[in-house]
Amino acid sequence: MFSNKTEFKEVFLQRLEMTCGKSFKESSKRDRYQTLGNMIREYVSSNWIKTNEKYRSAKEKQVYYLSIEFLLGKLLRHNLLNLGVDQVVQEGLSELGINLDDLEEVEADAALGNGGLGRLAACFLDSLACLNLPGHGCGIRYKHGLFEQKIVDGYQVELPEQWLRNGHVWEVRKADLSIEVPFWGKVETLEKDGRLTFRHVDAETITAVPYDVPVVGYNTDTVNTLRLWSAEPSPYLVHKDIMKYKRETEAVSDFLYPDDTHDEGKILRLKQQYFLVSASIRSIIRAYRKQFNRIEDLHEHVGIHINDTHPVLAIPELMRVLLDEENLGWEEAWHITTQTISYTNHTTLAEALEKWPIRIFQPLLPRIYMIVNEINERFCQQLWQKYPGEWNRIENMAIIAHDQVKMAHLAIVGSHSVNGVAEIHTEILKKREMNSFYQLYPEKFNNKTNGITHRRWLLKSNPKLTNLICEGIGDSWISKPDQLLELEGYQDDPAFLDQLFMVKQENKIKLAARIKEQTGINVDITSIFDIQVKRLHAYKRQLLNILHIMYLYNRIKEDSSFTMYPRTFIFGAKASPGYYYAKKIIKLINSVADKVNNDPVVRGQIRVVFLENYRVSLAEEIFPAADVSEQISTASKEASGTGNMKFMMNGALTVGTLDGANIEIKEMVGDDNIFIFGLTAEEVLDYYQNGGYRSFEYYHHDKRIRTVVDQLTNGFFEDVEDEFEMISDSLIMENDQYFVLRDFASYIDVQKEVGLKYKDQNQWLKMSLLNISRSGHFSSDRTIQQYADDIWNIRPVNKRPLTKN
Ligand code: Z15
Repeated sequence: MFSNKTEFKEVFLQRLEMTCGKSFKESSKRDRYQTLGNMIREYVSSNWIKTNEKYRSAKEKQVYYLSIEFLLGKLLRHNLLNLGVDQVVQEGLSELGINLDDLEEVEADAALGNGGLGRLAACFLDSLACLNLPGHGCGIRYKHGLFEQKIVDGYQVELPEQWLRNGHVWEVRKADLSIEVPFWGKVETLEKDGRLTFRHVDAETITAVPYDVPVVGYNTDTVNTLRLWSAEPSPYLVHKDIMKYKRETEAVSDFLYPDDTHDEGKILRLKQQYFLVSASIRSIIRAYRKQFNRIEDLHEHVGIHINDTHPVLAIPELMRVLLDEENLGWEEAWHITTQTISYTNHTTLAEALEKWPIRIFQPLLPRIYMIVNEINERFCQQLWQKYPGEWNRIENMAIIAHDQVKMAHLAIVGSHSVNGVAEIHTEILKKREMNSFYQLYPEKFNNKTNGITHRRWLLKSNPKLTNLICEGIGDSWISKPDQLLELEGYQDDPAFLDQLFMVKQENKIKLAARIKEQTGINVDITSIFDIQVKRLHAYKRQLLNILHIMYLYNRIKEDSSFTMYPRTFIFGAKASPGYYYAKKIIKLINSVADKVNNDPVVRGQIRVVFLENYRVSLAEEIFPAADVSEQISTASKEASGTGNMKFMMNGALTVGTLDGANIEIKEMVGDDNIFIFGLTAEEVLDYYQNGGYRSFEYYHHDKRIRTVVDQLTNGFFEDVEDEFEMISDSLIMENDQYFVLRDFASYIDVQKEVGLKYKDQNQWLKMSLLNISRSGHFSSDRTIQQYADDIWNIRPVNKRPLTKN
């Protein structure tokens, strides 16, 4: 299509006029963005086809990563970089008077996810392609991604997200590959040749139409596929109320459920889950059937990974296909299914564990329910053999109990691998939350500590740091991120550290400009940028952070001689629309921000900024500018965290609890290069088990705590009466379930230490450099290699001579 700048310009101009029907001069930014995007997608299409052909002819095992969320963000710049044409395109455009950054602004984030889990899926797709691994994504093409957040008078307001308004240049609709997904109706049992067969009749079907998005690897010809399913009315269905049917059908892929880690139990959500699973499994089997004739070997050629329990119906759906369509017997179907499926658990929070009431499940999915029931009965029989008389144990482990289907139990029983997402998380699964399953199937449990793609979170988002690193150690770290370790040679090189300082400074200037533009607040770029960005949740303890800021405010006000290194506290967080408490915390952050930023006595030393609508593209501006990374969850609650890794990779130092992957970050960088505080997971779990925590005592005995907690309700925030009573109650009346007050003193101490350490610029820069150099371990390339080796048993296809069939 183009192989140099001149050709690029020619093709670009020609296509711009052809597709937009406008002259170059008349064309808008959007015209130009869309022309470029379409051009790049077509540019990859021959490699896309070749990759699929190669996978087929090599008869290579392929993995399908099923996820209800893929939080991709923008794709233009990411694809240009991975294709290695970023430079040519940027220069070519520039000669036409077009700024590539301006075009990128036009692109909407693909926000088909809430937070960590969805972003992890996106990072995994990138690493799979970059490692030349045959791995594809299957998800839902939500018409509306995660809501847009506006802050009005300090309150969160949600607006529907509209990423498809101007079309999506990266997708290809493949209507001919559509699949009919049945709901409702009933199951007919027939006897055929002395065997019972089952038929799902009177079903209402929905057409699943695939939209394929190419997943381009870095510096390789591999192009994998992300297949997103869209729900449309079936052309085959006769319905008595056609408008109602159309509405209800389209609702299935209309919007993403905006609750992070909270099970809502809504029927539409179950429809979404089965819609994703049935369309994906059947398109996988269809492709397999074209290539192979022995269904018995499925698990040798296909791996299906379920990202949390949301796609767990893949297990009974695959069973259904094998039993009802392929006519296998139960035992054989079960063997194939369990050998094909693997499962990642992302949380131990009880409120996030999915359970579906039978009264919702059975009528919607009658045949699937029958199969789940059979799986449960066989499983309980097996338990009975192994643990005769242990009714309690069996009741607790059953897949169906108390009129509910327990999705995590189904996932463990129906897969050959169960993994946690950080060492401590996997240990908690094994020793506590899923201990009885671990006793039964110790061989299934394993850990895969999360990772992030350094290509997006360093190469793309932080070009200045990338350049500096390349000047220092060359560019082979881009394909082998562990080689970032070589940066340690510069620890005592003042010139290099100076440049590192400059890079951070420039990134802070950019973020400061964004802050000014969005909030009108002037921030001091020489102050410490102390940042907490993540979904809002009680266990993540944004409350601890903001109460600490109130403490600093009080400290400055009461003692005119008190000084601290100036700090800018930056927050970004969306609250689930129905999560009332989380919304109160957002309001509190904004109220504190008003108070602090308008007080001439304190604003020289502290500033508070809440950046609205935190999302992937904003995150890419935030991480490069951070000095301090807030990872302050109640120990044992954050399964892994991945923001912690993004901060580290961009040279921020972590203030954190011994939770999730913070522990592994600490092990990588050593105690001197991280700021750890607070209770350990053991201590937290011990409190939960044995009691003994009285939050009131911490309130009563620590004046610093008493003052800030009282300020929540004593009129300190003039504007609103009773606004924060709920927060105060959670801390005192409800005995502070997340140990905010318990960890408060130790948080104050560690934050004070941060301020002191920052003063020694040289020391700080050394610590920062060390964090960057040790961050290669947290590349998702490492994580994906471990999944490929230990769980999926897949190999890079390009790297081996192709076998003839
Ligand atoms: C989600 O984003 C996570 C867990 C969940 O159970 C759901 Cl429903 C959504 C997060 C974890 O909270 C976080 O600790 C982890 O890093 C991330 O998944 C990816 O594993």
